[in-house]
Amino acid sequence: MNRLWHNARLMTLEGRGLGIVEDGAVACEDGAITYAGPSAGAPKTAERIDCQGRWISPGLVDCHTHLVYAGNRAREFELRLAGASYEEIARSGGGIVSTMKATRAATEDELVATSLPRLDALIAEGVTTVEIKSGYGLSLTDERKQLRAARRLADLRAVAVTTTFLGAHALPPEFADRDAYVTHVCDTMLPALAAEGLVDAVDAFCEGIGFSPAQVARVFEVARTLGLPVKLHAEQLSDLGGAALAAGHGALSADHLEYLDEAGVAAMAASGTVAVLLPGAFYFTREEKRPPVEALRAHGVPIALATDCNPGTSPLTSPLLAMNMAATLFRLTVEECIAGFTREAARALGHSDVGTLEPGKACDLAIWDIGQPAELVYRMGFNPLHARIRRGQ
Ligand code: DI6
Ligand code: FE
Repeated sequence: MNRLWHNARLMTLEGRGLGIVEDGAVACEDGAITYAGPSAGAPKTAERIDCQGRWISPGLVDCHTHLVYAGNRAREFELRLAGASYEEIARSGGGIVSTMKATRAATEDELVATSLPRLDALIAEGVTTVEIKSGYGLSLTDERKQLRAARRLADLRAVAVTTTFLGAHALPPEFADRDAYVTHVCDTMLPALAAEGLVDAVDAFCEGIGFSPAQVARVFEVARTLGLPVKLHAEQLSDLGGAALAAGHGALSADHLEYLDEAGVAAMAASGTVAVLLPGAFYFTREEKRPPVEALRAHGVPIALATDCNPGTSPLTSPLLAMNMAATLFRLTVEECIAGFTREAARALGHSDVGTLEPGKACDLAIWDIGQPAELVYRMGFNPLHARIRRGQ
């Protein structure tokens, strides 16, 4: 199917900036972009769609979510409003383990059904590629169920889903010892799930309340032998040197990074590891330490953004609001926010086929009813998406 979207303004995201083309057009053949540039040079194609001056960006990429889970933590939220601390909540059976219990109790069908509205909320704001992590099953059977549910979402909606195994997210109650659980992750869970084709990448939670750098390194070693890329939840609550560890393993990304130091930034720069900032979690947990944005810029570390959609620390399903938070709370520029949900998010997933409007890339487009790119970042709780195109459809 040949198509041409014309009379549009483009954010191609080609190169470094937004790649603005004022009088632009995008042509597509068999789901791939064949042309993106000035109208004057556009091919003559049978089916022409008049965009009436609207803006076209690449379809958005949400490169860090935990959107497949059951239950919710609204009650825990209320307890926190009443003054309870995370630790108190965790000790009384709340936190990640409460979501684990609900996720274990759900069938695969139920997980799909309960997660679909969250995916639909992302899609409604122009998302065409989404990463989904496991990490609420914490057993072979239940991590498999979560990853299979994530894969099935891609059959139910016109969206690309990339799955990440996050077995080393929290200690399940049947294990008394973190090292013993990591052994189970390394020897049993990860090899089995990878063999079943359920794992596109491997992640871990490197934190005092999560797993130590030495434990994370064991998981990364297994990922390497399986040929799987790695990424890491690092420096969210404290500085354990997780980002540098991830960089040393050639990680695609290190995520959160509020407590990242200069040495960690330099290590990420040297390995080309993307910094994924998650303003929703920063906001929701009322964190006060900002990620080192100036140092990331100074070292040329690519910056991506994501919703971190999860029930405990970022119950957020709006990439546009995440962009606004990144600008307001982290002082990211409009260009950085939009690149963070397109070009740089694709880079954080190792996907070279999406994230910009260039010949040869997938024809995933978001068409916006806006007068200027800054409107995507500036508004709060308003969705100007006019249309979403996935693989040219
Ligand atoms: N960091 C987070 O912010 C989430 N997981 C993680 O590794 C929290 C997940 C939860 O509380 O359910
Ligand atoms: Fe996360």
